[in-house]
Amino acid sequence: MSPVSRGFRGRSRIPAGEDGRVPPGQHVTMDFPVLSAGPTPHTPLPEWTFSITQSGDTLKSWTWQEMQALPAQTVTADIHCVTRWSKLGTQWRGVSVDTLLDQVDANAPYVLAFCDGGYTTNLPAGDVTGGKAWVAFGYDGGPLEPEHGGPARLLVPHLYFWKSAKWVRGLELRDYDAPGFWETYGYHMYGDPWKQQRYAGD
Ligand SMILES: Nc1nc2c(c(=O)[nH]1)N[C@H]1C(S)=C(S)[C@@H](COP(=O)(O)O)O[C@H]1N2
Ligand SMILES: [Mo]
Repeated sequence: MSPVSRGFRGRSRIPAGEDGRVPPGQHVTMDFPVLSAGPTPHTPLPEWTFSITQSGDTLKSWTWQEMQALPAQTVTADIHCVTRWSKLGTQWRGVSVDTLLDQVDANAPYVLAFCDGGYTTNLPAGDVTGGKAWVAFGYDGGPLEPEHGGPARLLVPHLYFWKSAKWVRGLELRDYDAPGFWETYGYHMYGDPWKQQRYAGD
């Protein structure tokens, strides 16, 4: 170990080149931990749809085939779990949420992502538009594994990873913000990792 001071911030815990890239209170992992509040659902692709809903109406719905026919992007992103691991440079393939919402003639200030298995999470609409969120079905050059949300999950890398809903089946457009699954249990309504918005009141 170098006798030279590492500095009061303990930067030695962050590998070279990663300083400034890891939010406060996080450590970098090479693993890809699985965090699921329940069992992994296995919806057959012929039954899979992704829907945009509002006030109980389905405004638009895509089958798996239709989703695959949309223009997809390869996305490289750092992800940050509220349980304090961050994983740098993860590579995903998916359809931008912009592409989906562009096909819907509706607007709302908030969305609630809903999933197979019943998980939900709430986001401001502005955090899933403008090139900030994807419906991801590929990871690291292959299909997204079921434990990690396959066939498709939401990817919103600029917020804590609980907002990246696995097994996502749609977005409900909402006029007001209402807590999703973890938010009901005290997680922060927004979840900015750079502000350590882990729990309500942070
Ligand atoms: N449907 C669903 N999505 C979910 C979860 C879940 O339990 N169910 N867990 C969330 C949490 S807390 C995290 S940290 C990430 C974990 O994703 P991973 O298992 O691919 O690492 O998924 C998020 N999305
Ligand atoms: Mo998490």
